[in-house]
Amino acid sequence: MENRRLYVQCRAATMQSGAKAYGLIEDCAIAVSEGRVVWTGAQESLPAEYAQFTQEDLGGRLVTPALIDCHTHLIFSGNRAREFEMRLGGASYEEIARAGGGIISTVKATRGASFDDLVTQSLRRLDALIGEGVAVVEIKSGYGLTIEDEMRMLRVARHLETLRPVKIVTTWLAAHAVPPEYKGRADAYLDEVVIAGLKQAHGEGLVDAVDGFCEQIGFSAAQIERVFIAARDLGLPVKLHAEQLSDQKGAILTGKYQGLSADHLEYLAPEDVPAFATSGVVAVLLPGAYYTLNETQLPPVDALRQHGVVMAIATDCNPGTSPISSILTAMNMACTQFAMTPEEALAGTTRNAAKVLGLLGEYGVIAPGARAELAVWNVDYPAELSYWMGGAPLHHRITHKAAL
Ligand code: DI6
Ligand code: FE
Repeated sequence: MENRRLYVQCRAATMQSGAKAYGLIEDCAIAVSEGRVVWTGAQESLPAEYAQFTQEDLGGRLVTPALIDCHTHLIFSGNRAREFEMRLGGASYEEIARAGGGIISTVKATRGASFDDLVTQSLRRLDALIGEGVAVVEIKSGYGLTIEDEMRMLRVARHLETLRPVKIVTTWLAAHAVPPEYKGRADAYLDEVVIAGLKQAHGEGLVDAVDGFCEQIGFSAAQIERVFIAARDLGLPVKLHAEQLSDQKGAILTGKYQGLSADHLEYLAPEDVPAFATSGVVAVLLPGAYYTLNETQLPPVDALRQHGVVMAIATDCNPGTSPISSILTAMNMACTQFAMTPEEALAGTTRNAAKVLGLLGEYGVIAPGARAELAVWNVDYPAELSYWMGGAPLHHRITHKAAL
């Protein structure tokens, strides 16, 4: 039967919870039925009932769960290469933002682009991720900043899912910046656009989670809390850009609302880590932004690790601070810059990234019950995924999305 497959002749990094050494299974077989893994283990112990499934030989290759990019802003128009030049000339990200550049310059370009144009530009970035084994991508709004333009971004996001075999998870990030027409009236912007628009977008089924930019050049913790309350009233989970450029206590606030994740965290105070750890919020680390901004303040990775905080890694793909459409590059940077282990980096783009998106057990592991979304690699050892830069190591992706 076509919807029953048995993948054989592979080494699988199953990334199962609690497993050591990538949960590696040598001479592995993976049985799939109706788009889900039903059995995995050493091929020699395959139960007879799966031996009849249509076999596919993976040639001894390494297999991992398909990768997950749990934090992107990949829908936007244009680019900010000019600002890149300005920063190299000595201007800071905040100075450029205050002078009307930064996020607002991408807002202008994105408002001015047609729906089809946004699809075309974003699809290139999505295809780059897919070409590195990614099967699930979170995409935020945040470059529209009117109700209609924010909703349009999320409609583009939903549309992308119909064009490629990927799962797209959407996030309402209208609280990304105050647009020029609301200058000096941030609270009115929150009421009239961020919160009013959230209700509307949620009513149209466009929103899976709610995010904000808690920063001196974004919104205060008190303002973000208003957005979180609106999300809670609608039954939507929250997450936050927290402590990227300064310590606003955003990570702790996210814990108070049982958020999915607090993202960036360079300026998270080590003394706040124990309280943050008890909240169960995942730390999403974004080394691409750290790298692009030439940041020197490292996130407190050691303390996060010691307190058992679950850590994920993502590209933060955006035109300002992380012009990176490569999840493997983000993994490499997590190791070289944040001293994470290659196993933490892979967990950060599989099992732990699934947790950030509320998809724990569904994606990001090779285990019975999980969706059979897999990546087959031209490498032997899982650490190679974080080690090589470039070189297109993906052999192919296995997707059963159509079966679901
Ligand atoms: N933090 C970031 O790194 C991006 N957004 C945010 O809140 C930057 C977005 C941009 O500069 O366009
Ligand atoms: Fe971001």
